[in-house]
This record gives sequence, structure tokens and C-alpha cells, in this order.
Amino acid sequence: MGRSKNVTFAIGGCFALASTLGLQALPATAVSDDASRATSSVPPVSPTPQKLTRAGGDASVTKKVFVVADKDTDRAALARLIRELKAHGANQVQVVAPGKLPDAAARLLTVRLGPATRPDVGRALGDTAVPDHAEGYALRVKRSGSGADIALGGRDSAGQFYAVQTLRQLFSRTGGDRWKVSGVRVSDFPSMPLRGTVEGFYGQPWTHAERLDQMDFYGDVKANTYIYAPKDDPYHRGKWREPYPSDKLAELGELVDRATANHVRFTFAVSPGESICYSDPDDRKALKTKLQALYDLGTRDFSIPLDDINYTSWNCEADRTAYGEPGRETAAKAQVDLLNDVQRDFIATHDGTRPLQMVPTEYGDLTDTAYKKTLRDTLDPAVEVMWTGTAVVPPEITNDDAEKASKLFGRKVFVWDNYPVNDFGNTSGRLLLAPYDKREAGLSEHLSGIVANPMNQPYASKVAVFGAADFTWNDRAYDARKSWPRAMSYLAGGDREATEALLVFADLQHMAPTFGSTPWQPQAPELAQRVTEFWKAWNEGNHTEALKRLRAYATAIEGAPDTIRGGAVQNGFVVDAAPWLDATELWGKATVKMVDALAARQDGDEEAADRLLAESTDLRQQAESVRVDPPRNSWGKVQPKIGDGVLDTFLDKAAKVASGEAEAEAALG
Ligand code: LTM
Repeated sequence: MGRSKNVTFAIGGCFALASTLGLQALPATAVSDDASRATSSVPPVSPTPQKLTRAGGDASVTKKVFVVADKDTDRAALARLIRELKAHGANQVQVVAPGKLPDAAARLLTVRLGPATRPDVGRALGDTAVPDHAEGYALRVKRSGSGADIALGGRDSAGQFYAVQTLRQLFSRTGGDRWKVSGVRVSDFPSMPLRGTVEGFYGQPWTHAERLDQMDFYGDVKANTYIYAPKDDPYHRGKWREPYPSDKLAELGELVDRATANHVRFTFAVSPGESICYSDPDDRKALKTKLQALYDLGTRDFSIPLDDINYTSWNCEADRTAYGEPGRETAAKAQVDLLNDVQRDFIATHDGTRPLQMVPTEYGDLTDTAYKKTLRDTLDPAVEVMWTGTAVVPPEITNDDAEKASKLFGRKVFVWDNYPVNDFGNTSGRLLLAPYDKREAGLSEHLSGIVANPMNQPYASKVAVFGAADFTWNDRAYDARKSWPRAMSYLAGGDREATEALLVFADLQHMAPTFGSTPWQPQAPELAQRVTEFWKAWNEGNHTEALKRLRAYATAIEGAPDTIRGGAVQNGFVVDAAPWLDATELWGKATVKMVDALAARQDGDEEAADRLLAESTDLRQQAESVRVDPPRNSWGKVQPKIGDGVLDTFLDKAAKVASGEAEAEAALG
């Protein structure tokens, strides 16, 4: 059945798919006036560039393409560029040194990749501004005669890589196997220095293969940080003193290399707080030995998280002697003593390292305490301090909150964002697929960065991480309603039908719980709006139209899992979401049957209404008997929740109407 056509026709609520997909439209915030006149031909770029201007005609990708590169060209950027050119119409890509272009190149596409300061790159960029920002780049596409010149100039090697990541999104088909690149100028850089994820959840850690895939994903979305901190890796926490076994170490080495190839800083975290004796030289030595092993593998970023530990008692008597009676202030003294030692004696003495990162034991509030005061006053100013917001899972993060946190910790804080993590009780049975949202524009002025703490399900986490990467790159241009469909499109490899199916599915996984009773994102807002509109129309007597519209959407729900499993969507997502997909299909079928039961009752066909109602009830029971098995989360083999509070409530109410019970109740008053 032509699902996508039905869906596009049917959907028109708060996330109106056809209009917000933005698959062919540029983000208005990123486009100059010039550009907005020609938006239709420029594909969207994520994360949203700081400045993208339409400039001149599009460039054809010729069968043979010259790439001009030299020793200062970033190897990862070059490899990706060649891969992308070959995937978009070039049969032959010849790499030549600057000044070595043959005359024949004038009729072909030439791409110059390197530092923006390289003379030929600078000339080809013309007056396209090169941002004076780490990781920044300038990109210019220019048609010249029958050929074309594309300049990709990086402020540094990461900038070169990001220029290629932007270029890969500017290809579009001109017909058959012919491709073109949109004629644009781009001047771009990240708003926040630190962007990415912290694998910091409880429950089954990601597998090695999943982590490798994540590194490639981060490269694609211009995220530069991955903090390795899985709570359930024993060598990260309980057995922190012990070295990694050789097979695990080999995997970590492979991961460091894959991260580096994607300009991602593999950040190695050790969390010794459950058992460390802060003042013990042997424990400090063990900690540094652990860090050294990863330094030797190429890691240059390190973190000592001290979250979720008891800080009001000591692990050894020596600490009482060294710091005094246990308490908030003395805990902070002991922690600072350790952290300053690691920063000064390990980080500062190892070439190429970046400042130590830490998670304070008080990480999720804005209350000033002796603990925070001690950190603020005595922790080496170079150390990055993480903070989760006004709560472990905050309802929002505002500029005001972030500014207060900076004052409390005496530096810009680095947000450990507990979204879309689903390791706590209120997330039981849930995938968290709502857009990354409620982080205020302007946070880049107050934070050193944001890393998202993902779900145990790595592929499903890409929805939120895509948004977080978009926000941290350009917080002022971020629009959750535009970024969300782009995340889905990314997962769906650009396939429209699969993107729409993902949006329908994700609406039913939209609830984002806090630790309290009020979620910070609602469940199934699109469906909820449709159900509200349905009952309104129904009560006004517009039964036929109401049934037609709701049936189309119920059919979209029923069909979404099949489309998602159909091959376009990343297989890892299909695996992660398997029980939720199975349950969604059944809930969708139950809803279609229920709508048909209502229609039958409306037509006065009681026998059909009763039969359809019974079928709907049976399908619902089947949906409710699906289990997440085997579970990846600490919540175990539970029922996957699907649009709960909206879909089930609709079915309950509709069942009463379809069975005639509602009418009977009304008659009784
Ligand atoms: O948030 C922090 C700093 N620590 C833990 C995380 O490991 C955990 O994943 C989240 C969500 O349950 N809560 C925490 O407190």
C-alpha cells in the first residue's frame, strides 16, 4: 500500500510531516537573503552552518575529478572526499599536488582540499570568509567555463574534515547517474568547543562494533567528543585499579583509532570514587598507570567522573588523617587534591593532552555548598567540570541556569546531558525518540560544551544525538522541529517514505521522563492532537470526515514498522527498536479495527461493530503481551510502551462508543 502518500495527506499537526520534513529546504536561519531566493535547489545541511550563501551556478560532477592536496591535507578528510566523489558520479578521482593540475582540468571538476592558508585554496575561496575559530572552515563552489572549482579550506585539520562533511550534503542528482554540487559559499565553525556523547549509562554497555559505528556517526554530525564511561564496565568503576585485559585493550586501541579518523576525541574516563583512598600514593599511581595505558594507545583526553558515589564517608582511615572528618567540604578537598595532581602531574606532563575533565559528586543542582565552594576556590582552573543541569534530568537548560552553574563552579561548565538515556525507573519500557529540545539558544556563551548520555540502544540514540550535535554546532540556529526530521532522514539514508514512517513511530516514543512525575517532553503529541481533533469533529457530528482522517493516521501507525524494517533504515535501528516495532504494528492494527468498529456503529451495523471491536481488543491484547526480550536495559523484560496515555486512552473511550456503552451511559445521565 502507498503508505507515504497516505501519511503525507493525513498528517498536519504540530509536526506536519510534509511541511516540516525540510528534506529539500534550507534552514532559513542559516541562509542569507540571496540564498533564500534559490533555496529549492540547495539541500539541507546538518548541523546548520553558521553562514551558507547561494553563490552562482551549481557545479556538475564530471566523470573524472581532480583533487588538489598536499602533505598538509587532512588524511581522513581526503579519504572521505574521494569516497563521496565516487559515490556521486565520479568514476576516476586523481589526486595532484598544488601547481600540478594539467590543462585538461579546466573542463572538469577540481576540488582543492587543505589549510585555508594554502595559496591555491585561498585563491579559490576568493572572498569567502575563513572563520577565525578552531574547527572552522570555508567552502566555495564555483563554476568556471565548462568546468568547476570547489575549495575546501580548513582553519585546522578538523575544519578540513568538516568542510568535506558539508560538501557531501550538497550533492543532488541531475538525472540518471549524473550529479551536481550546489553553488554556495559557506563560512562555518562550531559554537561550542565540546560536542558529542558520554557513554555514561547503567546497564549493558555498547558493544565494540556499535561503538565503532558511533565514531563514524559522530564524524558525520561534526561531533568531536566521545567519553568512554560505561557504568557497567567493571574496569571503569569497581575494578578501576586493574589494567584492562589485553583483548579489551586492543579493542580500545581500535576505537581510539576510529575516533581519531573521524576527528572525535576518544575521552577515557576512570571512576575510582567508590573505593579510592585519595591520599594514598599507591592509589594515585594505579590511577595514572590506568590513564597511561590509554595514552599509549593514542588517547589525549581524560576524565575522572566522581558521580554517584558516597562522599560522606572515607574509604580509608588515612583520608581522615589527611583531610579531616568526612563531609562535603573534606570530600571536595580530597577530590581536588587528586584531580589537581592528575592535571598537573599527568595531563600537563604528557604531550598533546587536553585539560582533564571531571564530574563532581554534586552535579545536578544549583545549590551552593561547602563542596562546590571548595571546588570553585581550589580546583585547577584548567579542569573541565561537568554538570547535568538543575536536576539529574532537567526539564530544560536555560542561559540563566548555565550562568549560575558557571559561577558556582568558577568556570564555564561542560553539560553531561541526561537525554536520551533510558536507564532509570521512569524510562522503563521506553525508547526516547523525541527531538533534542528545550536547551536555550545562546547556551554556547555560557558552556564549554554538551555531551548527550545516550540510551543502551546506540542506533536509536542517534535521533537525539543528531539533534544535540546540531544544537552544539549552532545553538542559535537550532530548531528542534526541523532537526528532528533530518535526524530521521539520516537514519533512513534519505528515503522519504522511511523518514515519514520513523516520524510516525517516534511520535509514539516521544515521552521524555524526568525522575519526578512530570515528563519534560509529552507522549505522542501528534497522535494526541489528532485524537483531540477526532473527538471534537465526532461530537460535532462530522463522523465521516473524522473517521477518514483518523483511519489514515492509524493506518500510518500500523504500516510504519513494516516500512522501517524495509531496508532503507539503518539495520541497527531496526534491531534496537525490534520489540517496539512489533508492538506498534499491533497497536496500529488495533486502532484501525477500532476506527472501523466506530464506523460500523455509526452505520448502524451492530454485528460488524461488535466483531471489529472484538478483533481490536484481541490485537490490543497481543500488543500488550510483547516483551523487550532480551532486555538491554536494567529494567528487564518489560512491555514496550507505545503512545501510552494517548493510544490506550483513545481505544478505551472508542470501545465504549463502538459497543454502545457510551450511548447507554449518556441515556442514563
Ligand atoms: O548523570 C550522571 C552524572 N550520572 C548518572 C548517569 O550515569 C546515569 O546514566 C543518569 C541517568 O540515570 N543518572 C546519573 O545520575
